[in-house]
Amino acid sequence: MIGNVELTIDRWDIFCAVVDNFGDIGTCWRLARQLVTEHEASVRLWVDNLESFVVLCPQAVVDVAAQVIESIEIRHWTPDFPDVDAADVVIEAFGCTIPDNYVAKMAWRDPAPVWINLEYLSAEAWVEDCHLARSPLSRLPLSKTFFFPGFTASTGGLLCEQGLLAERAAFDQDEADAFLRRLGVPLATAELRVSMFCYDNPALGKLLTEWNSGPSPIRVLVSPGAATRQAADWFGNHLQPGTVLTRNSLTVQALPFLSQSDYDRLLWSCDVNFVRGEDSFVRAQWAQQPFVWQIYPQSADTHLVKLDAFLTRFLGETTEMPAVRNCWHAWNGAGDIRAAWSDFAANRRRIQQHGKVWASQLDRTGNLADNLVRLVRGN
Ligand code: TRH
Repeated sequence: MIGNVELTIDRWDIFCAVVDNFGDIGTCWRLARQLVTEHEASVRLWVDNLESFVVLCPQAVVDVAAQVIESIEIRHWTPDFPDVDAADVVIEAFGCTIPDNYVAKMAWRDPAPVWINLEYLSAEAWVEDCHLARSPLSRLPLSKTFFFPGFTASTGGLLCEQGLLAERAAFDQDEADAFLRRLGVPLATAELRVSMFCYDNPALGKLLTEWNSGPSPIRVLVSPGAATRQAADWFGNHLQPGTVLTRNSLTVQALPFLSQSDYDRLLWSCDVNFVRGEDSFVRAQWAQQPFVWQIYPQSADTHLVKLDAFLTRFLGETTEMPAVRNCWHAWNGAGDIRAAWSDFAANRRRIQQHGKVWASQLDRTGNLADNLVRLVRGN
């Protein structure tokens, strides 16, 4: 337990400033739902960009100050922040800055709210030292605790809904077929099925060229945004959700943006998943299918250090699987993706086996929402 809060805490405020893309709000939305459905918390989610939220949650509307969805109060976080009481637990996601008038309200509360700074995910070793570090505010009687997601028991763990792995295990071929049929994907068993969610990436065109000239058929299910745009450029054609384009061995099918739950099922149904950022990267690990990660690019290539830190944890120091490392490096700008892909594809079964072992290892380290609740409630 942290702070002076001894009772079961039930009111949580989560603050989410959308930097770009869907990772920030995707993670906060997932956490909010877990807190409500699994921990009986009452959650208010403050988000500064409802347009991004609507993509993830189509039943939301963009032009209202407050709405309740799935028992979560969604509040539009605007610069003129309203005069509201501070919650028992305040989550400041990804280093966003909570409004001054709200912080003043936090300082008025007795006991003070538990203030958590939820950080970005990294496999780097320093994360274990910083997880749960506390930082007192000099100007007010408040302190915040840094909570780091991660891959070891000395970190906050990863978001994973209760029952997710059981659902994954029970998702058999019949369910995969039914799901794919619903997406309009034909059930050709001879095709290698690949999901593609990525940023702008010069390696994608090269990979499409490789797949187009390869000996066996491959169907690439491209997500909206950069993946669809680059695939359309490669074909010199227009792609919108539902469009299918074929050239030689390669078929590209454009998907709509799926619900988070359907996106999981897509990852479970594909032979190989290309994912990006933070949340889809985690979901690919729970999917236990071979995956290739495009990390969110940062200035001065600092993301490459994070990429290697994860690869080292995922594969171990003395890896016998250079195929994964080489393919991920090439996908992130360092190496020849065409050669790296052939090696990756050739080792697909071994990589899949490794992914299963990895997921059960991660599962044993505890999930993020449980760890957060345990920290806050002290049980
Ligand atoms: O969208 P992203 O690139 O988000 C990124 C990262 O989080 C990055 O670390 C952060 O710094 C940056 O945003 C600001 O990738 P990510 O993290 O995978 O988030 C995508 C979310 O969208 C995730 O919750 C899965 C969800 N999703 C769907 O629900 N349906 C879909 O069809 C797709 C493709 C994604």
